[in-house]
Amino acid sequence: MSQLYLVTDSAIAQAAGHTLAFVVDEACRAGVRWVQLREKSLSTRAFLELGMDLKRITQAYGAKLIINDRVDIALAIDADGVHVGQDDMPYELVRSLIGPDKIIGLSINNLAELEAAQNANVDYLGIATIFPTGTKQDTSSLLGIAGLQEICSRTQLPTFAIGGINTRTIQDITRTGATGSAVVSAICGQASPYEATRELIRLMGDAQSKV
Ligand code: TZP
Ligand code: MG
Repeated sequence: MSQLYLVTDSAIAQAAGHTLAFVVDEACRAGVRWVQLREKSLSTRAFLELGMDLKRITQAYGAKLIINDRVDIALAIDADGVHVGQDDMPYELVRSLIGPDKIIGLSINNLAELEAAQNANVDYLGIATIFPTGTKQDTSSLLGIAGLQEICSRTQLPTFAIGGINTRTIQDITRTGATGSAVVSAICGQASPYEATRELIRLMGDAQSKV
């Protein structure tokens, strides 16, 4: 079953009239089981408090909570894991800090980065960026469906696609055989995060049953 991964952005949630805790609760209630706390402009204290809130919510639903970049926060709240990009703390160091049982996600943007990650001690790959997105400014060149397909065909690691995935594009992602889709605005920025999540999950299920 293809999986839906919610990546947070409290500014986008706020612009849609929601707190992040509400968005995460609604998304989990609708079936999301992967949540990544990704906040680029919060103070450490605010990040920590949000992390504690989200830990309580995700735990209640049996969903995993992954922390973007901040190994210290992941350790402090006993999160399920850490997600790092190519310019963040090297995954070997993250592993030595968080231990063998926690989850590490690593973002890759192209085939060269995939090759370097093939024997890495990580648990999944984030594949970025698939489609144009207004959510992240510094995106590398776009992979599109063909690029995603090529990456998925060359790795045994679980793969979560990210970038511009929404109700119009999620079925194409599902058909590539990627493990799942990660979204920000398609949940955080919607009037009803619950209904938006239900619809994304329904579309993924439909695409999959036609493979
Ligand atoms: N990494 C690559 S694109 C992106 C991240 C975090 C943002 C994706 O946001 P959206 O709103 O799902 O397009
Ligand atoms: Mg990062």
